[in-house]
Amino acid sequence: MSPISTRKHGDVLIVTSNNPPVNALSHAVREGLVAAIGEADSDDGVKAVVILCQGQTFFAGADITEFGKPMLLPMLPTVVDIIENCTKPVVAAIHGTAFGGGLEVALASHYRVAVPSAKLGVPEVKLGLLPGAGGTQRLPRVAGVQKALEMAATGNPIGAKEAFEIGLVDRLIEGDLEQHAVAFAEEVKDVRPIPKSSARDDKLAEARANPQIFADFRKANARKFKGFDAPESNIRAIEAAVAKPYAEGVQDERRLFMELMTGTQARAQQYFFFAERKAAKIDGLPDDTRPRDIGRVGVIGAGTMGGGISMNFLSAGVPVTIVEMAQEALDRGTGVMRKNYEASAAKGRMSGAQVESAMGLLKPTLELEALADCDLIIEAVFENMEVKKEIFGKLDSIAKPGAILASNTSYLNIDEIAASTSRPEDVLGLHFFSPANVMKLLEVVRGAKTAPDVLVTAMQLAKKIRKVAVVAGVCHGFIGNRMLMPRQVEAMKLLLEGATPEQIDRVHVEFGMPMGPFQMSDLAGVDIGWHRDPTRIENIRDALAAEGRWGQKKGAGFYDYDEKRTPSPSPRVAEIIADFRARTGTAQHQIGDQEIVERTLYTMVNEGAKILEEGMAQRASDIDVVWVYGYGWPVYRGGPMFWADTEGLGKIVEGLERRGFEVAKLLADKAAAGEKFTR
Ligand code: 3H9
Repeated sequence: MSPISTRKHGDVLIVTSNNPPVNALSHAVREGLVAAIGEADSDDGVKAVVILCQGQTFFAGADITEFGKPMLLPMLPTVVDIIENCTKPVVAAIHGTAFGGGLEVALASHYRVAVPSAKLGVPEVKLGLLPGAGGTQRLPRVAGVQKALEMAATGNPIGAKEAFEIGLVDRLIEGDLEQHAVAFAEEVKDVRPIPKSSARDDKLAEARANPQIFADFRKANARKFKGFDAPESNIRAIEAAVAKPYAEGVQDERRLFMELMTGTQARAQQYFFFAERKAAKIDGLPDDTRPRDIGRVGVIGAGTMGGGISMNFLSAGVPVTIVEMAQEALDRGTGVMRKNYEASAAKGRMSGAQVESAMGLLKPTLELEALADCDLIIEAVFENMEVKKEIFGKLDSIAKPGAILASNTSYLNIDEIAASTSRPEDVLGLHFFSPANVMKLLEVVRGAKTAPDVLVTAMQLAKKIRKVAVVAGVCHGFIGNRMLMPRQVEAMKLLLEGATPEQIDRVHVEFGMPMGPFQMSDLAGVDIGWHRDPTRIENIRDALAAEGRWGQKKGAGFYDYDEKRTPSPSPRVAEIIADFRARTGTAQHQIGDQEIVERTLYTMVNEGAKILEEGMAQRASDIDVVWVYGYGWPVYRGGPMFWADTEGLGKIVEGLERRGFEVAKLLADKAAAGEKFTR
């Protein structure tokens, strides 16, 4: 049965799509739409058409699962042209998300009406693409060039109200969408000529008079777009809309679309779209597992982590009890939270009332006993097993039955922590990344005894606080930090063997990471995890820490910093490195960029393979999600495991062996069998 059905209401043909979950424009939908327009054209009793969708949303775009497979006709560009050339006025009635191809269908329709909660956008750029069904040509004609640039090159949608203000939506509908859309169609059914987006020119005039708009847009967004292919292609396609007649602009759009579609970045970004959604699924849990109710959250520790963690819940409307040991620390912590909220308000990201309502949900206290009414308690004190065990022992007697007890540890053994309670089934790790109110990643650490409903609750809660959760097993550093370790070890060895911090960081930044290992160390604090004995100098890091070179916060670390925190290579660090080279008698050699890639990135892939082999990650794509959201791995390279696949596992194995590393069995086996991690 076709997902597209038609029925007449008076002389209006109502075309309805029913293709759950998001009404993607799959082959059957495209066929159905063409047939429906054909019906409208050939039936003299039809004077206008309304296109709408059942379920949660208007068409959310092309069907991404069809990408990479042979395209079945009719293709979307043909479908939208058929809609635009319909001899009866077509009204798109929008609710939910008119995204990508969905918005292109709406743009080809002659009128658009929408409910106020609807969102309209062209997120193709996030899949490494551009709107390839006329969107880059029609959107600037309807919404204006500046808005089209913003929407297409960033992929961020706009709300229906804004769309109405800029003329992208013709009417906002309060009440029943279908009923009002039909009434609208009745109003416009006799209007001639039928307005076609592709024939419009008025909104291009401004950019035609001022082509500088494109250079300005590129300049303003250069940092955001760095490394990505798709934003530039989106800009070029819109430039073509301004510079050329519609028919030629569409050809440019098609060519640019195909170039992107056949490239590695689009493959990586589309892979990542599904990777992110897969990460939310936990294998092997009983189907009927129900989450526990979380009405109030407790957080132990009002430091940077505890404060950031609390803000996530407060922002989502969940009350938080926050505990500290001393009044001063408590006041400082809650003060920082307020300051952070106020900074968001100053940037217009929230209102003053929202700041007050979030802070109003916070209950600061010095009493651990105050956590007795919490449904989830997250411990966020410093990394010391004995301290954590003591806290969990106390929590065991304070927390109510069924409360979930979580540790925010980034390395320590959750099973050992759980064993200090009488209810290990209620214990798990919730590893937030700093700054916890900003970073999207949450590692959910599954202990040996963690109950299924505790895990399900954590995953659901993560969604509520807008985090992307990935399940990890109990091992030192879980997924993310465990893979960071071989990278750190090799980076330090490379320094001794002749590389500089600048060179190693540059290779990582050129690869697409937001920063290299030493820049990251300076940002996080060189002193983190340091033994704090300035007389014990066993490595370069100890030497830096002993001299107070603790990173950006001290104006000196692996780099020197000026007042504006601009880094410059440090002669003192060069001396320290030279001193260690002499002390350790390390032989030096010319280190090329490829050696740095092999020793710091291939080794991460190797560790990822071990993590998979040991079952510490459910799937290779989960590792990629951790690295993209937790450490800024460039999404256009998919993540370390996807990247390894694109490099070729044989090449990775060869590189590791040549450099004397022991290759993980899973990696060696997959390479030998010609297999990949991610497909
Ligand atoms: C395009 O249109 C190209 C054209 O310009 C040119 C063509 C020539 N296709 O996200 P959710 C699945 S490119 C197939 O969890 P939410 C998704 O995998 C497209 N499947 O729900 C998931 O499956 P599962 C441009 C899709 O409510 C389920 O639907 N459009 C698609 O949080 C639920 O998804 C986009 O990029 C799709 N297009 O968010 C929009 N979309 O349950 C991409 C979703 O098996 N989609 N699925 O895991 C979204 O942004 C969000 O899904 C949306 C709903 C906001 C719509």
